[in-house]
Amino acid sequence: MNFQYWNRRMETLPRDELEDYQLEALRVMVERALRTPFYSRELQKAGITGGASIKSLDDIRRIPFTTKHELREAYPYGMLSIPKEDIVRLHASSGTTGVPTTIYLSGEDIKRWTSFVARSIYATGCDKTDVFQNMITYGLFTGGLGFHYGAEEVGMLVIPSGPGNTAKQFQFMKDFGTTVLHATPSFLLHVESKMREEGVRREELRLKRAFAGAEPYSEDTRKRIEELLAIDVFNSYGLSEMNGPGVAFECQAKNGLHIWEDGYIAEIVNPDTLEPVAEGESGELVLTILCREATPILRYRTRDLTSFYTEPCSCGRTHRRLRRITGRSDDMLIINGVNLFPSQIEEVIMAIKEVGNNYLIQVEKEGALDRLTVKTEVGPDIFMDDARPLNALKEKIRRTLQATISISPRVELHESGTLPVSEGKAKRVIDTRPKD
Ligand code: ADP
Ligand code: K
Ligand code: ZN
Repeated sequence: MNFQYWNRRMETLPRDELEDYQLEALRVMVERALRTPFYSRELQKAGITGGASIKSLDDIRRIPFTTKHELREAYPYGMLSIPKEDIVRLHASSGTTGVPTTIYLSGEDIKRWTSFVARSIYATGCDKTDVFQNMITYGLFTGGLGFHYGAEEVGMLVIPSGPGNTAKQFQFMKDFGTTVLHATPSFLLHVESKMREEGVRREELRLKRAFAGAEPYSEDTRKRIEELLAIDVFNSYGLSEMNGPGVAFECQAKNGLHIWEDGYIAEIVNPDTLEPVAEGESGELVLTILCREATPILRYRTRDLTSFYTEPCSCGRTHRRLRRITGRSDDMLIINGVNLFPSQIEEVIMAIKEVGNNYLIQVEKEGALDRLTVKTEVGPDIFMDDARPLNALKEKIRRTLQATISISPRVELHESGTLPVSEGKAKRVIDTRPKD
């Protein structure tokens, strides 16, 4: 494969030089953080009085963790380290798990962020000849503008379509010869269903690639999108606290997400003990941003569960790779005492080819017990008025889930295109159990 690099020197920097760079950048970040009301308090408590307090990269462990809760408490300006008049933009997280949090960017911050997104996009094999349809939400959410700027930097023609209105999306794809899409994986699946419904033929389009992120998805979901749309799908990971997209991205090897270590320091810790996990083991990703002056955030507990690959990537980049995020430590469901991540259910059902492109997980109380219902759409070749194959499919889904997650769910089948679709992150879990 012909690998291409946006910034060859930084992307292939030898590990020791990369780590020297990180140490220098971390010291600068500590200085910046000490200028914020929040960290001046927290770092002083930990005995960190300046960048010089950090003698080695291991000293990062002297810095206390930062949580989402603390970011909310520091709202609006507790994390700001530059004069207000030097901020040129703000973004907020989409609030999947509660009240949004805000981050601020200076003009330089936007340039740096843009270069990481451009690097990510270029690493997938795109260049200025591509036409990029950005089908993700614009606005406070970082995915829209973040990708928009990065793709322009690469020189692609950017169609800022946003999500929604698939008829219009298809029109754009045809009229402008779109080659690259960006959306949530659930929206890409929705687009594919709509394509069939509206009789758009794949051959009329020039699609080659898609970037899919903002929510967890399984390898089978990736394969399904790739096969249905006949494109390559690249996993894109980011979060607003760390700017947004451009934190970690798959290269042409499509085998794990390179985390850009000249922009971020990544640690993986056991979410209970907060101690680092052994090499290659799974745990919670903790990130420190090195590439932003306005809102320095140190050792942020992302809640996202992942692990590092231990072997280097065939592309020659020295930045480590993360495995697909399997979920958040806080989206674990406990069903009659059994711990379960929604991603485990997705992994099972998306591997069954008769299952359609959308699904929902419902949990409710039934007497003293928890009751799990899995609702899935059926594929286009299955007719809803033919009971025998439907019952067989239901039984197949139930049995496979029982065998993998040790819970026997109720299974409901729905006609293709009838389960709710959200334009942003998919809401897959409806949990109506009373909270105590
Ligand atoms: P929030 O969802 O907390 O409102 P963001 O909009 O910044 O905030 O979303 C960031 C979160 O989205 C990440 O912490 C992660 O949980 C999820 N996410 C983003 N990209 C991916 C991905 N490629 N795979 C899995 N999860 C992802
Ligand atoms: K162009
Ligand atoms: Zn690679």
